[in-house]
Amino acid sequence: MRRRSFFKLGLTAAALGVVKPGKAARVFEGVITSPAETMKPIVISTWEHGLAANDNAWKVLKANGPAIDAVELGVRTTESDMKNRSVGIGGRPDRDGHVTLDACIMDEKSNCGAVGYLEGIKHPISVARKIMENTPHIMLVGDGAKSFALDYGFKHVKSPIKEVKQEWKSWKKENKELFEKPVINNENHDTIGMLALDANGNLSGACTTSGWGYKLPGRIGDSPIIGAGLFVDNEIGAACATGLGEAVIRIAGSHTVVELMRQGRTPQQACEEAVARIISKHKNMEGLQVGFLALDKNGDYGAYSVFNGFNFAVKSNDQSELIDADNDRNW
Ligand code: SD4
Repeated sequence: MRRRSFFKLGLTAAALGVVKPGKAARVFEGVITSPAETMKPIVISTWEHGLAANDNAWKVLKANGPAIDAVELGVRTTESDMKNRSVGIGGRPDRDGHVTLDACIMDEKSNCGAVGYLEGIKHPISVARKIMENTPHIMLVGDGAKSFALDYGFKHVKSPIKEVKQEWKSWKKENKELFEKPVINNENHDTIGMLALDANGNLSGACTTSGWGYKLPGRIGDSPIIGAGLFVDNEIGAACATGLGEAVIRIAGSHTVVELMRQGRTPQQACEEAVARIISKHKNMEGLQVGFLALDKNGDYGAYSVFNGFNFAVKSNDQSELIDADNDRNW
């Protein structure tokens, strides 16, 4: 998907036999140019909070900074937002009242870092980046991740915050039957996944979440798993996921989207096919929301979700908006 007006112009040009729709060349202010000239830098991210996150990422991108810095700075915006109940310290806890955070980051050289089940650290995405840059490992979880973060100067912060603790206490009272078997619902979908293409044509991505609200203790979702919640291949494109992590992991979601782009699908087609694959693997689709977001090397992007309600934010030189993703079915 790209801005509708772009698409229309592209189709007109295609009808004239000038370019193929959905392919590399674009029409910009009436002139056919290479996408490199028109669509980079660009940053896209999941959900409405992506608008504020993109604004911060854009500060890096418009100064010709690297995509990896842009995505880290961008998603830190959401991690800092104490009103967000699905990302960072302000997020919902697990069944037992612990806010456990998952995040990962990946750059244009396929360097990556991830943290899972991290408690009491405000910016898990920056811990993930430190793991990427300062260790031979990719993923640290739980207490090990926490002590690594403290060693690297991250400060302990208290969680859950007061309002969230109150909500969790009421949830516990009202949902005794769900205690062993958590359900996912629309409210719990707010993970931020961000993909950026910088002025030098390099791609990076970041994904950060407090995970599925009231999850079983110890549960890690797709968001910190490279290939599931996020994947970047600088030759092809990048993808990220939001929604029910278990369903995303089952099809190695973000990696699948990137591989489909490698096989020639547009970002939009790749997201649609990954959603179709999820649907084909699940008999019961009740409440099973998943959304994918993809960005290719040319700055073309796409998004698709199982159910309606998924939206994403886009920022580039000529665009700053929230877009409703297309979806397979309605709630
Ligand atoms: C998870 N995928 O932990 C995350 C939740 C999410 O938007 O994306 N919410 O399963």
